[in-house]
Amino acid sequence: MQVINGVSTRTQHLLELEDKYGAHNYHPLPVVLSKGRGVYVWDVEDKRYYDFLSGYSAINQGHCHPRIIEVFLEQAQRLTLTSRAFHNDVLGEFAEYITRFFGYDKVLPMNTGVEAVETGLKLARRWGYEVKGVPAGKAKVICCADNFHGRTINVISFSTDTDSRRDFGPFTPGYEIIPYNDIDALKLALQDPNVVGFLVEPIQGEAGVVVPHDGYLAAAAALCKEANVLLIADEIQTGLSRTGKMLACDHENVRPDIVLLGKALSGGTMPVSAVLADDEIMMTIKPGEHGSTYGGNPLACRVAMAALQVLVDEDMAANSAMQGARLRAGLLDLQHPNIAVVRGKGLFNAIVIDHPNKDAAWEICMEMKENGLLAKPTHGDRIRFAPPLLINSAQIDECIGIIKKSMERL
Ligand code: IF1
Repeated sequence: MQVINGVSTRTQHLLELEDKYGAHNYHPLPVVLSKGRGVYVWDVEDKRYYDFLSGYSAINQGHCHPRIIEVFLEQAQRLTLTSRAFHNDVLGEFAEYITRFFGYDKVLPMNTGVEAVETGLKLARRWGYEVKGVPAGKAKVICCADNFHGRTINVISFSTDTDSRRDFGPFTPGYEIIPYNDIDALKLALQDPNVVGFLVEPIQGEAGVVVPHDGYLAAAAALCKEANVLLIADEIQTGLSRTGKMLACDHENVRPDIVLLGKALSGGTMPVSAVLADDEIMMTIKPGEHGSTYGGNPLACRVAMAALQVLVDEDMAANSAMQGARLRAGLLDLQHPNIAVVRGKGLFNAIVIDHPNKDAAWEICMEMKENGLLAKPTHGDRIRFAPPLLINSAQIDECIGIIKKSMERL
């Protein structure tokens, strides 16, 4: 295979195709992947990498987990979609499985994470009008600065990130932004009787894995209960064993009123998301008032049950907690002058780079790519480290070595 400037002609060709015919809505690392298994991915030149992004935590179970793929292939040859115009023989089984798994009365199945967020917001508003008694059209939802909940126009209406919002207005009303990890600000905002929900990430992912102080979620839950406001936990990225517990809220024994799931709910095979809530909330949506073409399709339901069962059978939460602690300890031991912060919970981690060169984080990621580890900066100076949850100690130690070696190039 011909190699020009260190890039094979095949890689170059594929990069050019994407550039010429694909929208430029991302700026990916210049690597073209063609295979994945467990913690590893391979590029078109058959070079192997550790995947330290895990599809933004959609691949907690590891790439192409055999049990999930087996179920996928079996159902894909049997029945993939009926629409909700008719019943199918999997949705009921899935609904029972997932509601028992998480301890809620009902599930509303959707596809992408942002659709679960939109569904949670619609449920909170509908509950607010019909149960809490908020005057028509006056419902308010409290959100946090530096949030990331998806990219629909309604959801970016409460984003504080310029890149997510610029020139996409006009935006949806009914949202109030408060600082993250600030209980006093929440207490103040909850004084408004028209507030129906508080939407929060248990740990802010896109912001660079920002972990709130211990007790924040529990205090927020207590304040919401007192104010008769629904706690809506966006566990799309923090859930499903990523932070060392099945849900990040479990670290504080918090039971949100509405739980939003996505990403790893399918083990990285296809978009599957879900909203969990009890009847008082979930039954406010009547037949024909919400849905989606693929929501609750039999393929997604089978895959989701397998993806959840794998997390339990392989106790990936425990491994996430253990290996995450090992990773953070190893990163701290580097005592590298340009690593300003090491933070995270379980295998949901990030480092903050402190260096005069504003492209330092990107250059470190490019160096790690050369050394066999894939990660990507967020917000310029933060690098997220979130490998699949089946990674073992020897692999963690090898990756710390790669990060150390790559940082030395700074
Ligand atoms: C992109 C970020 C991560 C999410 C939380 C809902 C959603 C996401 C907490 C929406 C999605 C993805 C979206 C993807 C990159 C990635 C991301 F950088 F954008 F912010 F993970 F941090 N709630 N996050 O993290 O789920 O509709 O995408 O299925 O848009 O670039 P989705």
